[in-house]
Amino acid sequence: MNPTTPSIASTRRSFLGGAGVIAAAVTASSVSKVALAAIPEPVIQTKPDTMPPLIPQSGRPYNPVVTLNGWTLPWRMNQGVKEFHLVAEPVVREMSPGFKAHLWGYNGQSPGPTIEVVEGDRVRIYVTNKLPEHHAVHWHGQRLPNGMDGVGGLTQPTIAPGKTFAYEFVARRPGTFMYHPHADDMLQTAMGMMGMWITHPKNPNQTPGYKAADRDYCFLLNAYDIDPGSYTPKVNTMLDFNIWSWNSRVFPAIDPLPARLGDRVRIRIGNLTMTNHPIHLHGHEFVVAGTDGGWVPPSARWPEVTADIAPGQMRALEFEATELGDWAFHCHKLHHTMNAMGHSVPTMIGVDHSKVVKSITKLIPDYMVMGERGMADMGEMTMPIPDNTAPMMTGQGPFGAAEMGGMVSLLMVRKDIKPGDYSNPGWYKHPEGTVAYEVNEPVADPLRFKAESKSSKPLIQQKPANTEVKIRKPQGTSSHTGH
Ligand SMILES: [Cu+2]
Repeated sequence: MNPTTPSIASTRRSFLGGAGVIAAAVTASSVSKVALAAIPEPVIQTKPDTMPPLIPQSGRPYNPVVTLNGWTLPWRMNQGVKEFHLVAEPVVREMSPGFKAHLWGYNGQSPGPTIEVVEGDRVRIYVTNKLPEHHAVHWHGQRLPNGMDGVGGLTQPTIAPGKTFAYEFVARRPGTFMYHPHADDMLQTAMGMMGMWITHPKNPNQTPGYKAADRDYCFLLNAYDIDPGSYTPKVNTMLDFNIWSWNSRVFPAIDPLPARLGDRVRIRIGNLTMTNHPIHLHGHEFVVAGTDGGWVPPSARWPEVTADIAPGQMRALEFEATELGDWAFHCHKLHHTMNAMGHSVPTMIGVDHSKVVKSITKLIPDYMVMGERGMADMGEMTMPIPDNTAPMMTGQGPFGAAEMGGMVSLLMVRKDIKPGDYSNPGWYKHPEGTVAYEVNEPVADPLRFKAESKSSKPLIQQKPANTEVKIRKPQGTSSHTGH
């Protein structure tokens, strides 16, 4: 084995030290230890932080992606084969500070680590099942031998608890892929088992539709049904999920997407929820440059600001970050930009319930009624919520409460971000005179169209001079028969 090959064991240290130091961290002893092992030692990561891009130290070079609140799984080269080791296991995922979910995932996390390879790579993935039930991993979107497709019962026997299987195939097609269970699929996906797979092009300049990006982000859309105060998702929920997340994180705990002014940005998104998500970006237009099927020819793209992503789909959005500021980036199903909420709460807008509240608070001192003027009060107040959940509307911006949760992040475009710097640059400082402002002028009574009775004059009373309006009256209904 090549002594410069990154050691799986040593990469733990490199996570602490930052990107690009994997090879430097290899010691002779760790290499020889791994070289002896038939199966690479699994790398486990338990923190929910966005890890810096994993610069490849072996195999073909490529421009690595950055996984939002996630990481890329290190590999080892073994006689020309790229070897990864996934461990399917119960995990604890911090979905936001103070809110921990008991999920199933891979290598310490839900989602599991991103797998990055290069077109043409021969890949061997060891999958060890540490779940209490059987498992199989499907490599969603890949061209591969049928027996490597990972559909339990159909293309392979399932992996029993405690067992390890190997999948082996050549990554034939560049693009954005996912992996997820295909054994007890619904339950295991509802529990958080999923990950991204990126196959980088072998010849970036000769790959139709592909253009290198300065920043290449990726994440999965996922959803859970976790009752406030509980830890484990309800696995039989079909559509009425209450936690809408990106990579099992909810706003404001989803890391932002910083970009340097002028950067070419790519955002790869995969949807493993049970519904579609119209993903909307403020301040910029993008094109869908890649789909499940690969890179879209430039002539077949169109500009848009919202891309709908259906269950099972992958989309790669691309644009140039030409506008400075903090731009909201979110799902446009607005109940997906909220955290757990009581759907059965009646609408109270316009209802004066002050007298009722007085009587109830005599019995229940903490009782609070919401929504008389809308729900905006909820974003401002820090009302007591049950243990282990996320406030429905939360997040503080530089001007006050952001009143959002769930599937929201920020594209933060700045002049002075260094290439390779993915840290939060802090709130945008708006130039003088470029922020919406309060007007302290008296407001005149608005002119309104009035609802008129039948006997009064028609709504539009004036016709332009020299224009004769001719009205053709219907000639009776008989002429319409036969249409
Ligand atoms: Cu959505």
